[in-house]
Amino acid sequence: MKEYKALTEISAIQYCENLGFFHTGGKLKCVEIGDGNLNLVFRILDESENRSVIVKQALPYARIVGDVMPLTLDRARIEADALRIQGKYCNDMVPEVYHFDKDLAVTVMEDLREYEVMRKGLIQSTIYPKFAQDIALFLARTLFYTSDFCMLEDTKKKLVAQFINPELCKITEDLVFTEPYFDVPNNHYDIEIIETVMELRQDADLLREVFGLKYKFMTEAQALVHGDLHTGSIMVRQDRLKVFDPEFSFYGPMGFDIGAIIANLLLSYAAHRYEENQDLFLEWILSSIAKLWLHFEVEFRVLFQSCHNKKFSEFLHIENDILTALLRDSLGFAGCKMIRRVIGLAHVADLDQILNKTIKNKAEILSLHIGRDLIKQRGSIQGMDGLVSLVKLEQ
Ligand code: SR1
Ligand code: MG
Repeated sequence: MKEYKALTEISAIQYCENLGFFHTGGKLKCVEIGDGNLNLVFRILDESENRSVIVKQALPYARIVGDVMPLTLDRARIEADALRIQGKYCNDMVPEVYHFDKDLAVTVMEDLREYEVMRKGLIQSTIYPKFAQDIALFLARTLFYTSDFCMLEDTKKKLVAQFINPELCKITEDLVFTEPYFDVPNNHYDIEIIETVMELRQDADLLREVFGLKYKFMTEAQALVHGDLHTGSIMVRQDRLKVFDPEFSFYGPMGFDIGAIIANLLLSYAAHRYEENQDLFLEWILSSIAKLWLHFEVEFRVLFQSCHNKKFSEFLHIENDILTALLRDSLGFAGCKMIRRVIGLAHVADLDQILNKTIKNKAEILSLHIGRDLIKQRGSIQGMDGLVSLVKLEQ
């Protein structure tokens, strides 16, 4: 067993050389490019051959706050295992894992140099025409194939055990479902929006619904979810995407991943809503949410009908009930995820980088209002058309 040590740009190069990833004698360059909240991410490039890999290492604490927040290294194992499973069902939609090292919590994986982080593209109002269709396929396949709708009972339960991820789930339980609704030191937000924050905290009906969603998150082991599927966990090009960073993976409610995508698209919508000349982009965001669900539903029904594990599909039209409940859950989780990104510890750049304070605060308040309404009205929202109308009506 090797002793854990955080890599540096120099030792990351040596690490790859020892593994024989590059031809000896090649001149290797290494840059630490991690911009997430938790890990180190190195890009190692052999310029002469124009070949590169990513070396990702979990730190024994959360990078965003430092060693006051210790964090399990086991998340690196969870991530590597999840990438392999997702790759099995969605070949080419996740980075390929070349090597995993449990002792150092290091994964060496495919570099996606020709892709960009989706959140950065959205901040520039970039439209991705294929996004909705592609992410719907990723969601339908990864969620369906790892669920009881498809897996044999014992296989699925073994996977539930393999993906027990208590520390990272606890982060979500605290940061998404609890802290935003209480006055705790982790939270931060502009004083200008305090009135809206207080309104949410005093809304007993809202708190009851959020608790119900938290309980679902904690208890419903429906499928192997990515667990943190925001637009910073997706790399995109105009014609395709790759989903990465599934260290929060665990067996949870399917709607948690779908809701994460909806939330992050709507946060981008809110961030651009008060900017000039954004009509086309705003329409694209809303139509993408509608399309996502449409494609998801079609693919999910096909998988459900063709599934070899017939114990559920024997019941006529049970998929209608499943999809209705799933849409409701997805909207509720989306709402929670919007609210946490405005009030809680970890914000999103879409809102944080808005320079005009008045516009920033209007966009934040809009996000809070949409989030609240998704949570409270999710049972009566009529499909994605209903969601689009609700969003457009918000001022
Ligand atoms: C302490 S970690 C903060 C956030 O970063 C991750 O991306 C998750 O969203 C988590 O909640
Ligand atoms: Mg992440």
